Amino acid sequence: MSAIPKIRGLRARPVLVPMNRPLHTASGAIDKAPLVLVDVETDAGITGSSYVFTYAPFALKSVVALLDALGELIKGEPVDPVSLSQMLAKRFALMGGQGFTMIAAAGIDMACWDIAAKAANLPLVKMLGGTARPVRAYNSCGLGIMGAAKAAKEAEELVAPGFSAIKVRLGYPTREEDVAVVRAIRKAVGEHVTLMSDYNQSLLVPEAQARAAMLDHEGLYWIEEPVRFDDYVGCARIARDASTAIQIGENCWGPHDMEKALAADSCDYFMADAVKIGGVTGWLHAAGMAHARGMPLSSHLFPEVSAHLLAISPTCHWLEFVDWASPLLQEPMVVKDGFAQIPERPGIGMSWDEAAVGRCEIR
Ligand code: SMN
Ligand code: MG
Repeated sequence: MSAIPKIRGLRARPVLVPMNRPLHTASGAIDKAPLVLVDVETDAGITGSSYVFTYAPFALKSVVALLDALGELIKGEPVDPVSLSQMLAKRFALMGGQGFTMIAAAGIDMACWDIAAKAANLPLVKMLGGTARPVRAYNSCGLGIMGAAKAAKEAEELVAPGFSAIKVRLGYPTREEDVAVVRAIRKAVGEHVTLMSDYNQSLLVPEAQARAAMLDHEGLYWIEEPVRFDDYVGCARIARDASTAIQIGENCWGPHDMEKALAADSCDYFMADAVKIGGVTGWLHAAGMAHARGMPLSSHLFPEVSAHLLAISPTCHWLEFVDWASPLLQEPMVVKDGFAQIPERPGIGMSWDEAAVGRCEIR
């Protein structure tokens, strides 16, 4: 048996990647994707790569500084992602393991799983015991708050490459505007396209109940994050009354938050963010929890690693496709006929296009 590689160093680079379709949500706008690229180097000559998303450019340097410090902490350790994840969680116990600490730890976790899979010469999904099967994806690029006319046009563009599902951001000043946008999109793309919606936590419970009641007649596939992500009890009230499915979870930090959401019966569908749930290690726990409850599990952002993870999740539902990291990748994720294709390359399958990274790097 070959020796387990040991960590030699960590490189964290902040980048701002121009987005093909800027995203204006009810809780803030993003026109460049603030990402931190993580590369973990080993004594076996294998480098593991991942990226995390910091939501706002002002957070980039803090996350990089934290990753640099954690890189020193894990230097010399064997690449055992589960053990490393437990070690870091212990180190965060007094400080709090949510927010930047979780984001940084998840970046390390995903890069270490990438190393483990590369060392085994297997794509991550096979390393985890699964098959590189296509994963159903919806096109989540753009379709922000932009008014009915622009949304209808953008929706048409989003289904054109073969997607059968798209997601519209809602939370316009009035209920009538929300309904008008949904109707305009439906008219543009037809009855056969699956249409998800997302409020990005922008409502209070009574308003969310009123909007859900109106939208119940509009054929939406789900209503996402109608209220504060951690108002699980309020969300449960909305889910109980609405006939449209309620989707939450992208802001749950680790399986512990997920457990609270599930225990409160807060939603019909659950969506895990590969970073906030705790990287690959956190996802494995989340997949088991969703399985035990019969809860459909979707992904949030990070389509490259999420495709591997959804493919081994017993209650696999939908992959959220965004192309934000694509400009930085030598081989960007491929979606064919609405299905994400898992590459046969070892690991997660991401190699940086260094010239592109150089153009986007923040100094
Ligand atoms: C979302 C959240 C955060 C950043 C971008 C997009 C949105 C989604 O909630 O689910 O896509
Ligand atoms: Mg969302």
